[in-house]
Amino acid sequence: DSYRVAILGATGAVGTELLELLEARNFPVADLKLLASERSAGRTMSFKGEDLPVEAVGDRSFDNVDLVLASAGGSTSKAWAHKVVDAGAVVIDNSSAFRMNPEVPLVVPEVNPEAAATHRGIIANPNCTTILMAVAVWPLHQVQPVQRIVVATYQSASGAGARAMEEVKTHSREILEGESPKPGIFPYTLAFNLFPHNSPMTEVGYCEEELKMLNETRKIFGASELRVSATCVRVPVLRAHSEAINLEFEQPFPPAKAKEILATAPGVKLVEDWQANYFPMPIEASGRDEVLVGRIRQDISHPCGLELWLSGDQIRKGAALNAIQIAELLVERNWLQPATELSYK
Ligand code: A2P
Ligand code: 11C
Repeated sequence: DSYRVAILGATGAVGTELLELLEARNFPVADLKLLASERSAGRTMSFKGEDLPVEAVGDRSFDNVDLVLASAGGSTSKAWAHKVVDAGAVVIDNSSAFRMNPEVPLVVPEVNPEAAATHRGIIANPNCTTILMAVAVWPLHQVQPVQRIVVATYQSASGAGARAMEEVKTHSREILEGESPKPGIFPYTLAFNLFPHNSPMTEVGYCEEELKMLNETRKIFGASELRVSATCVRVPVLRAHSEAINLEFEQPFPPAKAKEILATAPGVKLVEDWQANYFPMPIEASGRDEVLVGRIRQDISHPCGLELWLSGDQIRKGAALNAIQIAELLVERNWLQPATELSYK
């Protein structure tokens, strides 16, 4: 079987990667439609050696489509997802629009593939920092449930889109030439700088990105009591996020055991050479599928604490790759059926 696929947000950082991964992973594509805003109508993008036109999304865009991979932001997803479902297609949505809806599965294939079976036309792809953390922590959580996570993130520009990546490059050049860059996409200059994550602040003193790490991890793990405190920081890195993760268990979790588990965990590559002080780095995680995990050590401040460090490609496993893996899962398990009940409308 092969499927009629549309990418909504095809021209963006994630959309471009979706296109590349569909080709590289040989997803069974019968027909491919590239959708973006009116700004991009008339552009072409290459797929399997063919130049395909980019179309402005419109009311008829989802006719004769089986699967939509959406990465055009929350408001675009909110505007179009139900129309996709009405047209009889399934949407894998990379935005935060539907993630916490109890009727929408939130899926990391290495963690909770079964959740995808319950979809009613919309499946949500989690936030990038959440996906990377989930891939690394889940295998440990299976052996001994984690009680509390304290995490600090070092997030790349790519999380804010292709234009934000360009802004970091331009601002870096301007600073090196002695000019003062003007903030554009980001509220402050990221080049040669860092700042707490630019998502909206909430009344509890955590920004939305930080609360996503709490709420989404609980939902993906099916662990409603899990405590997560995140501090999310934007750093001048192009496309890979890093995270310093402290895990607290009920009993001590020996680091040697954690390493043994993570050495064979799906989607993880253990990277550590203690002599060389060599651990996961965003530059090495960029363009790779696996989440690089290392620097696994006993928490010196708590007998039941374990520390780990990771870097993972934000655009790949943090977004496009996870979405394609969900699509592959739907195909393999025969779960790519149109919605039957649309009770979440
Ligand atoms: P466009 O390039 O036409 O603006 P990124 O996350 O890298 O910024 O990419 C966002 C993606 O979402 C782009 O493909 C962008 O298209 C698309 N997009 C943004 N707003 C809309 C919209 N209102 N309707 C359709 N696509 C949109
Ligand atoms: C970032 N994680 O790095 C964000 C971007 O909920 O999908 C994606 C926000 C989201 O800025």
